[in-house]
Amino acid sequence: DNIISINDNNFLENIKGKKPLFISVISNIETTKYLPISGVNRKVIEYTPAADMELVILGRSISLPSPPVDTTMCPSPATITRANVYLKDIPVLTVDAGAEIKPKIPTSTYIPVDRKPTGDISKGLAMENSKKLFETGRKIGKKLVVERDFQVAVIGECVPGGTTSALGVLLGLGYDAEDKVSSGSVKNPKELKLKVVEEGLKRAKSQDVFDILNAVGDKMMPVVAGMVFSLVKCKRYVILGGGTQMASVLAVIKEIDRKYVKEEVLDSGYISIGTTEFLLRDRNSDIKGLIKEIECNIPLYASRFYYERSKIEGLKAYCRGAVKEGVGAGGISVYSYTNGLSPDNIREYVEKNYWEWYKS
Ligand code: AAM
Repeated sequence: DNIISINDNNFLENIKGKKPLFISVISNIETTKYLPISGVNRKVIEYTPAADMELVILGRSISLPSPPVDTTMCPSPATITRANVYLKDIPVLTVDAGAEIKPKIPTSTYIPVDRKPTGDISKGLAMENSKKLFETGRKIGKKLVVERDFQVAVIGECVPGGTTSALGVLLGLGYDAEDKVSSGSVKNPKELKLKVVEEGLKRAKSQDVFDILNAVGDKMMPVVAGMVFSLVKCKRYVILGGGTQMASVLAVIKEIDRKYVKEEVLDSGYISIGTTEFLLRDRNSDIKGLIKEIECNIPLYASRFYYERSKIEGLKAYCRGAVKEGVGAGGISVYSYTNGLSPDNIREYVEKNYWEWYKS
């Protein structure tokens, strides 16, 4: 089958034939400028959120000569997301929670939330406003329900360095996450990432979820958490498109719900995680273990791509653990496969456009 399901609760049946909206929440993290914590190529890291969203929305990157690449020059997962939104005609919104470079996309597809990137997580200075960002996320969720016609929201992220902030937040919330959080690179730089977040966590003001986010989180997390609360309240299905970064968002949602909101949102049946087979198979992380530890009854779906059949080296490299996931690639594919698209459609679209995208 094209979708691997774990903890299935009929979610996929429920989203069949339902109208989608893809929302990507983007941010940069200061720490990535001087420490090699990210799998994204250092030369393009500041431009990656902007260039990924340009590719998804316009079909080409403008802020960079070619779409982003990882440290080994493999193509951005935004290529997969682009294939989905193009082939299934899925509307796209970008929520800017601190992209260093602003994406050159139509204003109708752009929601500015925070001009300033996420700060330095190694100093415990990720942000000061996580509570406010959570409230902003809630407002955006409510507004979308009023203004847009959709029943399924696929929420993705583009946050280079985001697996490190995910690790920090999970550790800060008391999870045994040390060996469970993934990376955009084949060889997860675990020791460095752990050192960074342990330093940062020392400066957290308290164990409160918002203080942990303020210290070592990234600005995508509270915004997505806020959106999820209001979308579910309005009975929209939500696919959190991503791997262990979205698992950390689940942990944040759970803690905010327990301590503040008390809506038992994770038991609603309206939320799932959608990722890729590459992430699920990653030997250097354990998303299943994480979800189990978070103790939420959320189904996990992983989309398959059959990239081993590709003639393009950069795509085959995904099967060896390069890139793996990002920009909602896995989650949006879960939606599309449930609604008629095939992995071959995606691979053929990416292959057809690959040489044009990456000619320079
Ligand atoms: C997003 N665009 C990417 C990419 N991602 N382009 C190339 N490679 C990626 N891996 P890390 O913590 O190692 O930086 O991984 C998280 C990032 O990788 C996120 O931006 C995610 O969307 C993905």
